[in-house]
Amino acid sequence: MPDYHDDDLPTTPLDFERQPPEAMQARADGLLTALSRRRSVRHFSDAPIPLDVVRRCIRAAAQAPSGANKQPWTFALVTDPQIKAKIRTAAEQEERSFYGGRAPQSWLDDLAPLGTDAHKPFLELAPALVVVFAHRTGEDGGKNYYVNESVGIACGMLLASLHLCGLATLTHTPSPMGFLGRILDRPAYERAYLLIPVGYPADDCRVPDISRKPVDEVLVEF
Ligand code: IYR
Repeated sequence: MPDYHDDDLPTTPLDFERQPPEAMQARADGLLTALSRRRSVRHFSDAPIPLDVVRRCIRAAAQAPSGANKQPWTFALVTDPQIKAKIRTAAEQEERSFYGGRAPQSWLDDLAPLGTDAHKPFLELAPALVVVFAHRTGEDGGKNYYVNESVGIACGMLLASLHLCGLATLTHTPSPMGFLGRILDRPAYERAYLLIPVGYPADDCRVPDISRKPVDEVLVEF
């Protein structure tokens, strides 16, 4: 054993394969092309999707790193039309108050390019909703660490996985989201974190004509 290993700590050899730099470059290029094509979709088809793909993507997302490996997340996969309808009704109620006065004008101005409003038909149309819950504490009240960071990473992995598997998603955050815990009967230590409609885009789906920052605005090297 090399001397950086603590003999008393259970360990397992790392499963890791070095790849030739050309293969790494090609993989990075492919990911950039593929991930550049991911867009938040608000016009969903109601066509059924292979739910096992979603379940597998959730398993992939749940491989995310987390503070002290506490894995402080629950992914609720909702396909029941009655539950989706309840979620839509409750979300639209929150959104009406958001758009109808709760949001400051500056926030509404920032949202104008997205063309969003309080109308959320996708919550019923999309064949699946994944509601991600963050665990404020453990089930036994024990401490969790870096919960927002951990759950955010898992959500990023989920969005990337679903996209790479050919499914469209939206990151939807009706605020406040307390109704999700109540509708889905989650325990008090779970806090709704993100609502992700999943499906195929509608045939005539259009998305806002917006773009991402160029690399020189997001990357600094030292
Ligand atoms: N939750 C609202 C408003 C909204 C807020 C942000 I920040 C967005 O990037 C998009 C929408 C809604 O979903 O309409």
